[in-house]
Amino acid sequence: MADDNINENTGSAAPVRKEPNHLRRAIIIWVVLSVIGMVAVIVTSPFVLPVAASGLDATDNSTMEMLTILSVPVALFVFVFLVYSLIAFRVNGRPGEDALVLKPRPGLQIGWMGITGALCLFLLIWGLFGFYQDTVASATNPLVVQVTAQQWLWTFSYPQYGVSSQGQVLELPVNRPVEFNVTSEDVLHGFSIQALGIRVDANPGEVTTTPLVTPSRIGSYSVRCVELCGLYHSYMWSSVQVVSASTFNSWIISQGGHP
Ligand SMILES: [Cu+2]
Repeated sequence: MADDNINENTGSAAPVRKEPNHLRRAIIIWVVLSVIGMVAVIVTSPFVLPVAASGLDATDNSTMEMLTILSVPVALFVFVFLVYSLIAFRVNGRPGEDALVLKPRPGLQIGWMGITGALCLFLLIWGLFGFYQDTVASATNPLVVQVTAQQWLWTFSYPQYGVSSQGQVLELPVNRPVEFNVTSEDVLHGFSIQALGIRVDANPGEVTTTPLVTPSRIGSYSVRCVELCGLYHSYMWSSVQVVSASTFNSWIISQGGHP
């Protein structure tokens, strides 16, 4: 053991530089940064994520938040170990010294694969649970809205009330489930109301029915086309007014409908 510390040129004992426990150091840095990062995501996400105006969109937001929280330690694991290795195991700055020989650590590899695998499985179950909640929703008397896209405007009609509002706003009563039947007159468009968590293709010659969505907040939100559909695609937007049931009924009457 003592022979290892003898300087080959002088034959005298050289000061032994004690190698720190790199793995422990890197893990401590990773854990500390991960905790800071995850707390930062939890604290800032209410300000960053758009306002949810339906349960469907609240599910989207919580899924987005959970994905971001879990991706923080995964991303930091890669970055911290990369940067740590670049600094700690540099040979350039220490002439005459060989780089450390890295020993394989099967435990570390198995642990890494196990943890990331478990995270993926958790997210899959989380996603399936949210998807199940969204698709099994049912209601006895949902509001049906026919959505027709054409270059470059939206037409919303209410077959239950005999009302059509071409190129106008979409009016929805709060707390009543809505089902959108979406189609297109010409090319492929995309019907999206981000605040309600609705996003579906508008296919020509085909009607796509969205899962039931219940607007939960009175307010004004936007409808956008999210599929490039021609020259004025970027102008193809409208707005949704989520109003009280009585305001909705008055609006139906003002449009010549029968509530
Ligand atoms: Cu478009």
